[in-house]
Amino acid sequence: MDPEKYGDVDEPFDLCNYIGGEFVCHSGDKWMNVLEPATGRRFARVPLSTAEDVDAAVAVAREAQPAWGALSIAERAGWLDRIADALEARYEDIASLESRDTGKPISLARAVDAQRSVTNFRFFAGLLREQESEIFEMEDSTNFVIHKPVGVGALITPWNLPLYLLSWKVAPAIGMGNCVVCKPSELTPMTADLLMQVIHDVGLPAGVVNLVHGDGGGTGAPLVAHKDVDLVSFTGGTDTGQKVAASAAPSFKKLSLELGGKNASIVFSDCDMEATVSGVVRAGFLNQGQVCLCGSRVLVEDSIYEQFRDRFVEAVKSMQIGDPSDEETDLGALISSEHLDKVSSYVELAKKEGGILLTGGQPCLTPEFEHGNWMAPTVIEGLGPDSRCSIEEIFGPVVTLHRFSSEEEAVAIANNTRYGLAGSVWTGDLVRGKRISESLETGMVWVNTWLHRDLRAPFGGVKDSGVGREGGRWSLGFFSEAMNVCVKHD
Ligand code: TXE
Repeated sequence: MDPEKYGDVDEPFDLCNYIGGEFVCHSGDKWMNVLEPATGRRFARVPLSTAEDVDAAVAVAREAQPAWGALSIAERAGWLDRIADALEARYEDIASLESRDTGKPISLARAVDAQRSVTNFRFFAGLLREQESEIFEMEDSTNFVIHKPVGVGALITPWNLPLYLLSWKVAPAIGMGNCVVCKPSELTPMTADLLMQVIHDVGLPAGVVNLVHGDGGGTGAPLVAHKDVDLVSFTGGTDTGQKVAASAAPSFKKLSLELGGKNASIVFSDCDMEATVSGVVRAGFLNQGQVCLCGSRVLVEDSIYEQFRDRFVEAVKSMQIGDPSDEETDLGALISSEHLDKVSSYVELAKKEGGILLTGGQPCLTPEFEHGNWMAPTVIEGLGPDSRCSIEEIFGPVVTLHRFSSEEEAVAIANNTRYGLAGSVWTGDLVRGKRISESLETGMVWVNTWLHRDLRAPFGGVKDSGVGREGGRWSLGFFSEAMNVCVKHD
């Protein structure tokens, strides 16, 4: 944390946009308070930028793009490495800001958010350098595949993994020669501001990366609809994704949507019980269950249901919830009071739907954090596979348990949702693990692990979980236009 820069709670720090290599005030006079989820206290104000600010950012991105796109891959990879080095030097700042801004435990902010943000830049720098030219020979001709920049990209990110997800988009986008306008979540703008400081400090050419703060309707919507934006990479809720897709469609913008999930963890009787309990708890409750990949439905084979349930509930009860800045904390606060209300309403709904609360449910308040957004990790059993709590995305620390008696039944329950992002299978039989994985209607499945990411692998979902893939060469493909040049031989 940089106390001078971000001030204290009584004197909130006012954030600025970053446009054309300068930190600039927004054109309107509207602001939103940035609240600490753990305490409800205000510690910064985020500008609610207008369409005019969006116009300014898109214009400088457009202006900067030809020169940036003309640099060699090696030169752009060099810039990504310089950003990675500078971010790494602010590792502790990233972790503490992210923990304070999102309410997540500091240990998680270090191990996941800070670490991955640095790695994303470094990884894409390496991948760019490894790119090999694609050439297809014909009898009388040679086809050269050329990857050109798309142009100006709008990068819109949510509140659950703020810098992690922003860096996942910025690095490949600028690496492929695009210039970008970032629109981070208005709920968690702090580390996006830090990234702009880093980008400024390393001297990245002006206009390559720009940022406009603001909410969805006033800032995000005009950015997506902007006539000079060529591509949109969006991570957020499925309902917002529908609006983004509708707005981008008339001008045929390139579009990547990473949306919600309702993922199943499928537990077979031949699993390694200890490793499975701890893996499934982690999948259910990491970041207070606010990760689109979280396994919020746990399907357990009949013969071990009671044994697994008891050990699972015991492990959930032993998680330490509280002060996000405490190294020992496992679970922090939910992002906002509105989100807490939404998650709590699902717990009430579960009771009406016949669910039995095994643990959690009540917001657990401590005097120090009484104005924060707290909820104890919650486990519910007895819900039918068609109940709303079993098929809708709750996006909080709420896991439902279900029984199954055959592979077919497990797959049918897992697929019984509009979402299709991820899943995990826990079994001693790896052939079965692979077989079940292939039957799941999702973009990603883990066997005997969860959120184990190789950044070269594709990331994305099917059904209402999104459109397109990012990750590794899929990101490089999305953030570029492949052009074929066919040359006839003499
Ligand atoms: O996300 P939004 P919210 C899910 C989760 C959560 C729900 C809503 O279920 O309860 O989505 O969360 C910007 N045009 N996920 O409301 O609204 C917005 O400002 C352009 C899953 O916070 O989708 C923010 O920057 N942009 C998700 C970003 O979109 C718009 C993570 C995401 O906000 C816009 C977060 C518009 N019309 C929530 N409206 C995941 N996949 O991990 C909003 N935005």
